[in-house]
Amino acid sequence: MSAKLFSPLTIGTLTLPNRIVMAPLTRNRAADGDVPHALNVEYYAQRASAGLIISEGTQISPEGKGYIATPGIYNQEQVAGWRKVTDAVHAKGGRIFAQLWHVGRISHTSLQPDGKAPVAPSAIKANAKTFIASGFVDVSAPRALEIAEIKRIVEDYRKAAENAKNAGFDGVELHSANGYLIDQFLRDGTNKRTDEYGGSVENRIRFLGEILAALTSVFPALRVGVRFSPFSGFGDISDSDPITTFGAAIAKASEFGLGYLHLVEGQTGGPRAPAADVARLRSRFKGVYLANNGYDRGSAIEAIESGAADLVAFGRPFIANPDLVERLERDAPLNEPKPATFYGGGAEGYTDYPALGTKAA
Ligand code: 8OZ
Repeated sequence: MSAKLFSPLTIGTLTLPNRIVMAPLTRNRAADGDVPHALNVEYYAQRASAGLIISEGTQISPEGKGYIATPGIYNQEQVAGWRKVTDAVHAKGGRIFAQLWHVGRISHTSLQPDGKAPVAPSAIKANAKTFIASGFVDVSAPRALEIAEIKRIVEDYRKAAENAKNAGFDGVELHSANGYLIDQFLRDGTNKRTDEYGGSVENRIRFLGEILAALTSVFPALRVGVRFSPFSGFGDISDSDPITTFGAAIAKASEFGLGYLHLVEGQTGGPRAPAADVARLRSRFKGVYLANNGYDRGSAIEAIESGAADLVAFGRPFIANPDLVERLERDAPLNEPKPATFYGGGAEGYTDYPALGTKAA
């Protein structure tokens, strides 16, 4: 009998033919102007057999950018580029959500409009690196946002969701993980504000709630997902009580009736958190649960069979295997990902991983 991993799951009006999700993956291959182009169209179309594709993080504004050559979704040229991606995925029978991203303090002045400082809830520099035209560098010191700017960013998210809809995306995922802007607001290590956006847990989740209200004014709530990484220190992030903070953030997401909760279940790309902690946080969300972090065929099948997850996201295996679903279903060998070509470059290590029954380019 075929494992439940390969069976459909329906979220409202959207039916995923299987429970294998392509994780959001930064690949730094947008064209000038941070516009998706033909190479990106081919890459996503090759992976259309995923139950759901979540796009790489796509910045909602020029200020939301933190790395070289990441795509945007704030102008019409970018929307036109993404439209070609979504059309190609749909033509091959797939579904794709746009991951909406603002990096906050994880940026560099050379990537920011007019070479200005990146923005953050508080003016605390991260001990973290980014990559720019000249290679790996320390991130720049940020400045603290004013309240009017916070409202403007919520509006930037709303416009980005409108753009995602016009670009033909089936929904959006809010990137609230990995030490980027929303995560910086949620956690008390990076949020030292003394206004209504800082201090208590209720105040620290306010920005998240305002953004979710904006996104669900554009898409039906079931077409909006949210991603958190409660157990991760990625991006030099910390919180004195993550279970309480993220319990409240996840309960807030649940109030909106979102389509799914997506959790990085440990260190980003690293060790997993205790299963009991993951289960405790998951229980705060009434809806579809998408699990992520180091799953393989066996652990994914087991997680779906046991009910520990409804969907499982794969990252690196999807980089190297355009036909990952078919390979997992047939228990066929997988291509090995090549880390040297993860970030930046052209077709090599991007669209040239062979599918079963074809030869390497
Ligand atoms: C790796 C390199 C650059 C960005 C994340 C968007 O961690 C990222 C990212 C990952 O969520």
